[in-house]
Amino acid sequence: MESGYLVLPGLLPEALRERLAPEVDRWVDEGLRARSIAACADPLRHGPPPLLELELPAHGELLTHPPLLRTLTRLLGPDFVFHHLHSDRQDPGIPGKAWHHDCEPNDRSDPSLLMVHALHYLGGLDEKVGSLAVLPGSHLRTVGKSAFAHHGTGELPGEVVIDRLPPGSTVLLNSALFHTRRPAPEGPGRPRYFVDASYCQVGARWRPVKPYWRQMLARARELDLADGQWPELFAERHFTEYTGSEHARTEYTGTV
Ligand SMILES: O=C(O)CCC(=O)C(=O)O
Repeated sequence: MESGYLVLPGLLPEALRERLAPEVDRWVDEGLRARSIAACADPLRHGPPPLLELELPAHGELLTHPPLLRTLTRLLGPDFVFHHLHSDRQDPGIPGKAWHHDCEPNDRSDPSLLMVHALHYLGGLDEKVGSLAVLPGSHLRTVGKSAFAHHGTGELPGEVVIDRLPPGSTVLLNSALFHTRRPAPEGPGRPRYFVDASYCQVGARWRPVKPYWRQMLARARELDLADGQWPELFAERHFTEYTGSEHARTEYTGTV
């Protein structure tokens, strides 16, 4: 993944996709997504949501989908830890998301330790939903997440546009890779089912992005999502304490 990204068309089998979509609908329509955002944006006023994404059975399976974890093993080695999971159904006409990267710091400030985001497009990508553009090689710069935000969602020299993928496709990004979501071209559009999950190489302690991160990992262990096979995947020792909600402010505003 020298270019910083890897496209895995149709990684998710139809049976899994078909169970994921109604869970995403529930997550959005029952206000659970809004509650999880509130819990991150203002943890003193809002406790964790009554249900976590990974407690939805198909989302739990997606997190540890064996072909995904095998590919991650090739990229990260066998020892990596789950960082966080988001689930969303974006309305047609949703604005784009400006150029950014999503790499979180670790306490050794070691840029050689990798974090990877798996962007799952349950309905695929086509002209009816927004596209993803990536800037190959940009993960090699050590600059802030928003260093290219002044370009908005505009075209950058050397970019690669990913705008046609079959349902159930996944794009793996080195989390330090700059990318942008482009709005769908004019037209009727359709909802964009988007789930992203991230994973970090072990070897330092990573900054958590949700105040209830311990509870999230504990539930994943209780549910045995790792199926007894991935001892580090939900281990707390790979994280520093939660210190604030910079992530919530940026991640959920649609501007990052
Ligand atoms: O919506 C997309 O395709 C990408 C979203 C994104 O950039 C992100 O969640 O960080």
